[in-house]
This record gives sequence, structure tokens and C-alpha cells, in this order.
Amino acid sequence: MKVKSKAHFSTQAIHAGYDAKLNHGSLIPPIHISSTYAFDSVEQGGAAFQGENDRFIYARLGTPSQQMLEQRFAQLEQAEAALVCASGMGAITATMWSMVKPGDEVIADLSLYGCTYSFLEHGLKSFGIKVTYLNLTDSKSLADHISPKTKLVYSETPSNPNMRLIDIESLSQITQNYDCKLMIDNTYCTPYLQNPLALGADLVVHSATKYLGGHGDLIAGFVAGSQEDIDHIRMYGLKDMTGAVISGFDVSLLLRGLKTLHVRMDRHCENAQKVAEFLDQSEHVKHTFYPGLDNFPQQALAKKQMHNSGGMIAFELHASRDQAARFVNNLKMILCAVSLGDAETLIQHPASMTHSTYTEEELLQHLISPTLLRLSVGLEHIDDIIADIKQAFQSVFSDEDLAVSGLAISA
Ligand code: 4LM
Repeated sequence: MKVKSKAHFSTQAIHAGYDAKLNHGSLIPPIHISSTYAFDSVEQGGAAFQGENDRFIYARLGTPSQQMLEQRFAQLEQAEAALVCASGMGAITATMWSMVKPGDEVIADLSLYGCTYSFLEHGLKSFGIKVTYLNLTDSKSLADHISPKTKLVYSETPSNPNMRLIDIESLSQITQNYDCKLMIDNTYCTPYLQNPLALGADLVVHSATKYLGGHGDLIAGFVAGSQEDIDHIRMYGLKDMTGAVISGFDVSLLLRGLKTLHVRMDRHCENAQKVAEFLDQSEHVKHTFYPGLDNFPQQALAKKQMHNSGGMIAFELHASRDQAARFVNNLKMILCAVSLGDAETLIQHPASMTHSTYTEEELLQHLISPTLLRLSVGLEHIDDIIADIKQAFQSVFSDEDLAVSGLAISA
């Protein structure tokens, strides 16, 4: 079946870019693992290198498997083109290296995934690129700061780990007046819940390791945008600067994951809403950050730019850092692990784990609370997820602990 781009999301996720009839009727696309591709002649090979024909050349420049996945993903992200990479960091670094040169400025939001922050701080900066962190939840801060030297504005939304939202449309109204790209990390939402390009962003990146793959069995990334930008990132950032090329086997796993993205995301959202409501009402929880809660400070923006609230929750307990760690250690079904978007519910302590690339001082400057916990709500039965959290509360918040912390509730 040939799928038109106006087909529904779920139909595209299953069919776009592939025609079984052209592949011996094979329902599942073949996996291409060849590293190199033979030509009929030197002349044909030379023309391929000049971009004068569409022959495959070498797997670092693309394979039939990658091409098919990229076409499918471009449709899902409502992009002209997409590029698949060996990891989310591969996609982010291949894109950034392609877009900036010494003397340029990158403006990034304050709160970023730890390795992205580390790349900006220890990678780009050491190559003579100025990096400025602004609180981009306030788009005026961008308007006040942006200059002709600013070539890239970068943000996650929601941000990892603290669930701050960035108004993509407002930022794009500012960046479009400059020779500057707006690049959004859409990992937390996936194209099922948020479409940054339709809101005015120029480039969207993903860790496909998370919800897109969805089963914790692959590492991959995507960047999507205009054909011109993606061609440039492929031929420069990916081919020459990072070489972060995905294997054919992982392409196949990622195609399998994408087929069920819409079904999984619906359940992630449903479960996360219930877990967030439970946490929000618990006497042991100081703050719950989840866009689907009425007390979420940016709920209006969430409703404007997200189609649902997602599967990620951040929360802080009425507890010391040690007690928070004991709470995590006392969970029985929920696993203490980094990564997110898997079928399994995962919890972690960003300050010690995913965001340990920030110093203690930087965590505070970048609005990442050292006692924050991050929960990736999985696909288990909701009652089992909540029961596990309840029993861990009980084992940590014994009467004795509450008395010591001064939080004992009088009967
Ligand atoms: C984690 N995250 O948070 P690869 N962008 C965002 C991310 O959360 C991540 C990446 C990019 C976590 C990994 C351990 C918003 C990763 C980087 O890990 O390179 O696919 O993606 O737990």
C-alpha cells in the first residue's frame, strides 16, 4: 500500500515509505547490512559521488534500510526529510557541528539532558563557539539577547528532567528574523504528541532510544527538517564529523518499535496521568511536575502545543536526599535505571545519574533540583505501579523517619 502523507499518524507509522509488492511481498522490510555498494562502471560510481544519480555508495552515506526508515520518520515529523543516526547524541552532535563555526553563538535553554549540556560546555565551547544559557521559558529573554552571531537556538520541551515547557511558536517568531535555526529536542513527546516543525522550528532531534524504539533494545537518534538542511547534516555532520551511523539491525528494530508508537504513547499518557495524580495527592510528595495536572504552572502552553501530557513525571519528596534515595532503593517492580520511554517503569535520581555532568553549583544555576526524582511511567497495570510506590513510601516514611524529619502527621 502506498501511503499518502495525509494518511493518519498510525497508518503512516505502519506503512509509510515501504511497498511490500516491490519487495517480493515481504511484509517486513528487508535488513540491508552491506557496508558497500557495487557499480556497473567507474563512470557510474563517479557520477554517484557527484550526486548525479541516486545509487547507494557506502553505508555511512545511507542504505536502502536507512532511507526507508528516514522517509517514514519524515512523514511522522511532518518534515521534508529526516536522517537516522546511531544515537540521540549522534543526531544532536552531527546537527550542531553542521550548523555552527568558530565565532558563532549557540543559545540553549538552561535545563538540558546531561550529555547535551556536556557537549555544549566541553565540546562546542572548546572549539571557539560561544554558548549562552537562557531561561527560554521566557521568550523575551531570547528577544533581548539574540544577535546576528546567533546561529542556533536549542531547547528540549518538556525539558529533561524538570518538565519545563518552551513555547516553540514564540521562539520561532524571534529566530525567523535572523539567520538562525531553532532546533528542538522532541524526545519526551515524540511526533505523536508534539510537532515542533509545524510550530515553526527548523530542526527537530530525537533520542530514538526512548519512546520511538520503545523496548529498551536499541540506541538510535533522528534529526528532521528541510531537505537542504538534512542533506548538509548527512554529508558533513554525519559522514565526516561524527560517523554516527546506525546498523541495519537497529533500523529493523526501530521500524518495529515505530509501528506501535501511537498505541504505546496513549497508554504511557493514561498511566502517567494517574500516577501524577496519585503523587500530587500524597502527603510524602512536595511537588509533582506533570503537564496533565491542574496545578502545572504551564498547563495552558501544554494544551496549546502538546496533544497529550506524555509519560514522564518529575517529583520531589518531603525528604532529604538520603531518604529520596532510600525510597528509590525500596521500590520492588519499578527499576532504578536511566533512559526512558520503555515498557518498564523506570526511576532515577538525575543529580546522581543522568545530570551528573553538571556540578552541584551548575545544577542549581540550571534549575535542576538536587533532590528531584524522575519517573518514566511504563506500560504495566496502573494498580501495580501505584502499589509499588505506596509500599516504598511505607518502608521509607516510617513513623520514626517522619519524627526525625519533623514531618510526622498528627492523628
Ligand atoms: C536519559 N537521555 O535521560 P541517546 N536528548 C534527550 C535525552 O533524554 C537523551 C538524549 C538526547 C537519557 C539517556 C541515558 C532529551 C538521553 C541522548 O542516549 O544518545 O540515544 O540520546 O536517561
